Amino acid sequence: MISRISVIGLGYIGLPTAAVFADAGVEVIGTDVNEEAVRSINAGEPHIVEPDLDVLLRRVVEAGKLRATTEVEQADGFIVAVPTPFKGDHEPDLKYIEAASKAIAPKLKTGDLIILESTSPVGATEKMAEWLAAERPDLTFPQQAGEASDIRVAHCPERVLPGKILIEVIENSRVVGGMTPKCAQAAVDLYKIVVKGECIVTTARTAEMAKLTENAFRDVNIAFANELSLICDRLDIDVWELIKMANLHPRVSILQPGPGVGGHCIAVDPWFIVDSAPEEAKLIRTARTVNDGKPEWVIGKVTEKAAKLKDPVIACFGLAFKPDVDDLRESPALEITRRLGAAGGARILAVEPHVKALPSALSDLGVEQADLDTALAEADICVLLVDHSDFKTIDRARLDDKIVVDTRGVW
Ligand code: SAJ
Repeated sequence: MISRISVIGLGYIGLPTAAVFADAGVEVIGTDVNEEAVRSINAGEPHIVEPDLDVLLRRVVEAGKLRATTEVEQADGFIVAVPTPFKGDHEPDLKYIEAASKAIAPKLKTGDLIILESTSPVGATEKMAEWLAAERPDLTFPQQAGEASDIRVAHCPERVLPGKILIEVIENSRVVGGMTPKCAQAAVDLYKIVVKGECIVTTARTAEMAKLTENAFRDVNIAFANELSLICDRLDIDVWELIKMANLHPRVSILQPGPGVGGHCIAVDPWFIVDSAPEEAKLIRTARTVNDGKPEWVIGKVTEKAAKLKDPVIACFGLAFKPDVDDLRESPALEITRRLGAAGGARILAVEPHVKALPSALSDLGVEQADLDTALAEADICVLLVDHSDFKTIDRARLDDKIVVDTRGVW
């Protein structure tokens, strides 16, 4: 019986997950190493922007159902939602999972369940179970005792879309990979407290690969759109018109080109596949290269236009990795703006309605934060990097005397 859940890692996934379980009546303890985030959560204020999360968090904190701490506490089920970055050479870095395992281990008791939600390379769940077992020789784990183990271990990758997390965390189907069938069943029982979607049971390794596959699929398809945008530019064809027409075919569904692929998931996860099967993962690797090359191409376009002007003013519209979010992680828009600022020779304005202050990576270079009206008044070159709603609705006449580089097909 699950009456208390511990969520380790209170970021974009962990915090909404913790709040949703708390709202279903479960006692939830969230743990994070970030003391400021813990303080803010306990005050009922999210430290991240996600639609409706503020109202939900306030409700569950006031009801005493969710509490944040910096130290892991005892629970019946532990959900690990920590980052899984890669090292410089694209090798996955599991140090946060290892640290979480070491923090959970002393609190474990017979019957407990640990679920790894972090997107992970194949084999990470087994590795987590090994780290746990090394700390607790007094308990048995699935790799040692199979179905009879004291502790259950499963992988259930998060698959929610930032911006729609509170809906998708409940509605989406879940892939539940158990180290044994009993482990999977225990995880299904936990998720069924809140999840309305189907819970599909498999092995931990298949669940790990399923998540990586979904994001690699999207990356490959975005790479196709990005490559088309380069081809169309060379051939003087409007890529957005082309894609719209091609998509009228009943079996064609091309995604949208952009300034590159950002976020903490799609730009990262395919590398986990490439790292574990480098010989075979040719297409997946190429897609990463195509998408990672797009910012450079955009910078080239802007620089070419700026070179023709005296004292050019360049306004970059959007820094986030996708529309209507504040998340700047792995953002190609941020990278393009930073590199334009670093190149010198132009005044760079950055318009990002979703952040209060520019990151120091930009302000240190002299990039100035501007509101929409100032940027439209002062810029010679307007570079649309993110299709935020605020940018879509501007009066096109205000761009008539501007040089426009539109990476999103909005203007
Ligand atoms: N992008 C394009 N063109 C498109 C679609 C997206 O350039 O047509 C770009 C976006 O601008 C952004 C990047 O791709 O820079 C990724 O955005 P996204 O909306 O495709 O995905 P994420 O990173 O917000 O969330 C993805 C989702 N995975 C899939 O759709 C397969 C989500 O369901 C996952 O839970 C999430 O990754 C994750 O956490 O792994």
